Amino acid sequence: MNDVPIRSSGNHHMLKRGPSKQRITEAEALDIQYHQSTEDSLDRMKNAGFVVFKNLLNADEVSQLRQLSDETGGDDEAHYRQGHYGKTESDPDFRTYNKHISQPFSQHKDFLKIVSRQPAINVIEGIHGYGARLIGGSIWITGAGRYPMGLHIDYLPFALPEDIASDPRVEIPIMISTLHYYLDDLYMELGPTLVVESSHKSGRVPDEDTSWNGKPCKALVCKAGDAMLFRSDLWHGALPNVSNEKRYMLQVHYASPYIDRGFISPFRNRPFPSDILDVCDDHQRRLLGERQEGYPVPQGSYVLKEGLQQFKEDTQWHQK
Ligand SMILES: O=C(O)CCC(=O)C(=O)O
Repeated sequence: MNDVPIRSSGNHHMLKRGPSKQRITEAEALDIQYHQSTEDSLDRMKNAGFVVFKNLLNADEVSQLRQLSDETGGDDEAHYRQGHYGKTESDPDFRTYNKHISQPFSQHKDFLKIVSRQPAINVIEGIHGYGARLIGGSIWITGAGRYPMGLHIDYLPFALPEDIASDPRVEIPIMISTLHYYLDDLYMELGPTLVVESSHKSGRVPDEDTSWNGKPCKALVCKAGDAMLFRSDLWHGALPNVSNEKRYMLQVHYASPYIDRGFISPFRNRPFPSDILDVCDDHQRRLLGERQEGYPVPQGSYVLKEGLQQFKEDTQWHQK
């Protein structure tokens, strides 16, 4: 049994701690098993903690979204930071490009096209319940010299002793998940994302760990257009960018509706240009928090999975 407190003192709902100081600079490539069916992927989200989708974007979409990412965020010079992995301060190039723009969905209508992509959205709605919400996201371009990103979690709903968290009878709901769209063919030097399979079952945040329960962290070396969905309590990070290229990624964050506080919702008076909202389809509007006739007020728990299934069959959810 570990000695992690059930609740942190400062925040009663969430345990979030910055990335581990342990810098991981190399890892083996993950043996990717791509999404096959919703049921299988729901199972993987429960057990492995992540699932990878092949070609969620086609090549044209990848290049268009790369271009849009380049065009968003103003002056490029503003996105350089001091520091360059593997260089010393005396080096004249001791700086790194890091463009991280949050909430791109209200910046251009084409970013919204990626939030309701099948088959990923079926899995997302399967884990968060009907009424799953879009709660944020980002454009993230990481340049040469990006430092390794230590293993961390994004959101840990409950810290638990490891023997309880990993007991198969215990199923911690997935409150928040993230879909990473990769806009490059990833290779080791470009700094792929790292994941530790099943590490959400540790019940805690990673400390100096590089593995959990005999499973080492692995690098997601996938292709442009592929995407990974992972639960927020999975240990993840990234290798350093030791190439000469920039790495392009889009992040989309989803949550169960009872977690969402209308973070980005135009239906909760968050700023959102009306011309972008006007081109959203009904599904995207629901993800943004609109209540629509014929859809129940979401209860938002995966505990309702059976209910959700019945509801989807009754309403032909995705055909609507
Ligand atoms: O850059 C990556 O691949 C990892 C990003 C990440 O870990 C995060 O945003 O929490």
